[in-house]
Amino acid sequence: MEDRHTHELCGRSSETPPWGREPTGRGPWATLGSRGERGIQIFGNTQGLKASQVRALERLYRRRLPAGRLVTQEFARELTEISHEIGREVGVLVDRRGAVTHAMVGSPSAIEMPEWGRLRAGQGRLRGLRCVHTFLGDEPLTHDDLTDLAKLRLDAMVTLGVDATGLPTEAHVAHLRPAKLDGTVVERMPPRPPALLDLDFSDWIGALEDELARTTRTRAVGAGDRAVLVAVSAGRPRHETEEAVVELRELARSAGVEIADVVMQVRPQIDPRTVVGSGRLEDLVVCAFQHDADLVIFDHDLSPAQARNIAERLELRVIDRTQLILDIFAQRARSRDGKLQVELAQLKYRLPRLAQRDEGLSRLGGGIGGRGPGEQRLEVDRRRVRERIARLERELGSLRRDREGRRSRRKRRGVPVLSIVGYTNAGKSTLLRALTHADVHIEDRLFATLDPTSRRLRFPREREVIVTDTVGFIRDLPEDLKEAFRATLEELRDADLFLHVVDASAPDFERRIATVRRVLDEMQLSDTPELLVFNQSDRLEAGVAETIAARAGGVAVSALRGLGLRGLLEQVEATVWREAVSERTRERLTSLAGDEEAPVQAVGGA
Ligand SMILES: Nc1nc2c(ncn2[C@@H]2O[C@H](COP(=O)(O)OP(=O)(O)OP(=O)(O)O)[C@@H](O)[C@H]2O)c(=O)[nH]1
Ligand SMILES: [Mg+2]
Repeated sequence: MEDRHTHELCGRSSETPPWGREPTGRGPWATLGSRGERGIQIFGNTQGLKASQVRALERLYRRRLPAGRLVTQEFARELTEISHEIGREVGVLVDRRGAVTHAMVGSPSAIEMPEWGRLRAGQGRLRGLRCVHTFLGDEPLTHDDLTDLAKLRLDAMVTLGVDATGLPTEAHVAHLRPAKLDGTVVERMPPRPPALLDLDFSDWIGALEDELARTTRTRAVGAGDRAVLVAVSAGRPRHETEEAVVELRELARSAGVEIADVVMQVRPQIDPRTVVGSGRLEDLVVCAFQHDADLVIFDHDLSPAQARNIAERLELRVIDRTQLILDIFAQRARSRDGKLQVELAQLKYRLPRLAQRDEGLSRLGGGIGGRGPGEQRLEVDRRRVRERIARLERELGSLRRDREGRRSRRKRRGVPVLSIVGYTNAGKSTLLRALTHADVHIEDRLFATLDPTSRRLRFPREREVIVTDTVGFIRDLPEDLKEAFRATLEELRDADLFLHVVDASAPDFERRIATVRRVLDEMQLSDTPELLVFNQSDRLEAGVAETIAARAGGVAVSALRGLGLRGLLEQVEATVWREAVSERTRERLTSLAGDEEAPVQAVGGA
């Protein structure tokens, strides 16, 4: 297909380069460069060059490579001679037709690519451009060369050694290929003098693109995002970071994100600008390419500035754990109350990020009270967001008053309340179903339940309680969400007893218990008595859950299999009615009456 163009007139391709006409600074010289009389731009550090040297660089745009050749001796020689004369690295970008689309000049030891803007090549595709540049240092293919190759999805990176007389020595070629089992993504060819590079470029690049496209197609159609997960130890012990990674995986899976790879970095502190440090960020570029990922998720909460720095360097979408949790909540919210609360939390999360971008623009604008169109838009956006926040808060306020009304009616009826609390995915809803046969949503996902559900549970002797299932807890619950869900968790204030459900099969169940207790403590609810329910006993060897439970003064159950429920109900009965948990409860015992509350499911005697 490219062959159609080979008979076109030689010279500069008339297409606008994909990175736009006004490249701006990626490196120290990228903003410099010169534009000669004929409007031809040389990118990079042209300062101090003689006019004749600039003209020689400009002439590079008139060179053309035959379509079948990666590079020729003649072409290489032209580059090495100029490079030798000016003592700086010189390079070009060449398209599939063999036309030079870009000429750039660097320093004696490095060369910078022009700014590419945010335009990315298609998934699994190459950009259709190769870079050919000289190197004057000792390293034929630097880390930067390989990063640029991956980040810009170049067809190939070709570097040319220069001898003492300015002639090319050997050409070093690196190119991308689909990730192999050993994880390598960059392939190097053995170095050869350019004259001996007898590769048929058209055939070679066609085959490579086919191979890339094939491996890309194996991706499930309609699947969600593919993400690379990133966790930094930041001084935490290794096992804690590993547990955080396990949880981040679970969160990603719960959000419907496909996990392409997980990167764990051990460093004493996070890098204030980029979290992982700039070297690691470059590795991430290669990693994302290798796995064809379109999203990077950080376990660490990112400040608006960090998120922007990282996204700019990676040219990928970047989110943090908080945003991931917010997204999951947004997917799950069913009730009006829940939806409003999630939207409120999302807007509160977004607002400072809008503000941040605005600041950046103000700095760029720089003028005297001058406002660019972008700034005005952001101003409007921010005002809208603030207005929406105010409206949501009003609506939620009135919903809260309704809820309070319902709660006080229930209180007057004096039915004891058991609230099921616990870490997310512990089996709280499964327990509610096992106890009351309630038809509730149960799923092996984090935050399957968002909206509280209450069901009535009848004991022998005309006794009954209300059992409430609520949203699960998680470590480091994002502040915005804590705030938003305080209303939902308000119900917990009415509880006479917490059934604290623990997944006894989780290796870090003790830490999870502590997390749940901390959240309850923050809500000043640590006075409410708690019964630890060690669930999922069927996933452990016989007797293990019972031993754990006995040691902690709780009960072992399998909500799924219906094991241990009798023991649990006996404990509940003893706590609620005999041990007189609270004065309030004792008072209520005198006035147990049936009423019209939501579907009632009685459970046979305990
Ligand atoms: N093997 C086993 N699996 C269980 C048990 N209890 C719950 N599960 C499973 O654990 C997963 C989570 O159960 P849920 O009841 O949705 O957990 P939850 O605590 O309500 O979770 P969230 O609402 O997401 O916070 C589901 O796949 C259940 O089938 C149990 O006793 N044994
Ligand atoms: Mg649930």
